[in-house]
Amino acid sequence: MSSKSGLVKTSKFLSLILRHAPEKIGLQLDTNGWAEINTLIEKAGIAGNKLNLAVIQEVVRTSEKQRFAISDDGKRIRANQGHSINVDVELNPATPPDILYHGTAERFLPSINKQGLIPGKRLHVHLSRDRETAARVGSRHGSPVVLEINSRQMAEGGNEFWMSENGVWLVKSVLQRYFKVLSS
Ligand code: HQG
Repeated sequence: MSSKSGLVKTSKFLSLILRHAPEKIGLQLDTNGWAEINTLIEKAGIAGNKLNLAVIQEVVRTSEKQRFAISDDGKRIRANQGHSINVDVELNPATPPDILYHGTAERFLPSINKQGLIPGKRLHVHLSRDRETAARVGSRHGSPVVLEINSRQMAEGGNEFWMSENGVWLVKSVLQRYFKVLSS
């Protein structure tokens, strides 16, 4: 068993490599975002990040957000969502609940009110099922505010929704007319 802080560190490293920058260790993901676990371990080791199969499996198993998936044959790993690099993780289109939430930082509001919600560096805008989760996501960026998203109207208006393997709702963008800022 690895220590909690060791697991968090490995999880952050895997997020960086599998969502954003595989080239940092000279790794290639396939079009669906998968990496060979053996190659990942080998290249991470050369780059000075010691990994082994047991630690990787423990991170995948214990991630409370289920950030990663291991393929059925046990040989490959990928991040379930959150990518900035263009991979197709075969997201499932799904009908959203009537209301979803997005947590952000107060200082982004002027820009969000002007442009709507945009994915920034990632492939999608991330939406949460409940207000508490959204507030937590927002607090990563500063003083948090939560937007209530009228997801039913968005879906009726032809916007596609996907649900990632780990239950995060994803959209391409959110126009101003579909959200309101909740008072805290
Ligand atoms: C904001 C974590 C200015 C947006 C979480 C957000 C999540 C705008 C920031 C996942 C904007 C992007 C994603 C606009 C959006 N003007 N700012 N027009 N539109 N923004 O980190 O949603 O722990 O890329 O509100 O739990 O914070 O990594 O996205 O504040 O599910 O697994 O631009 O990351 O999951 O920030 O977080 P991010 P996010 P993990």
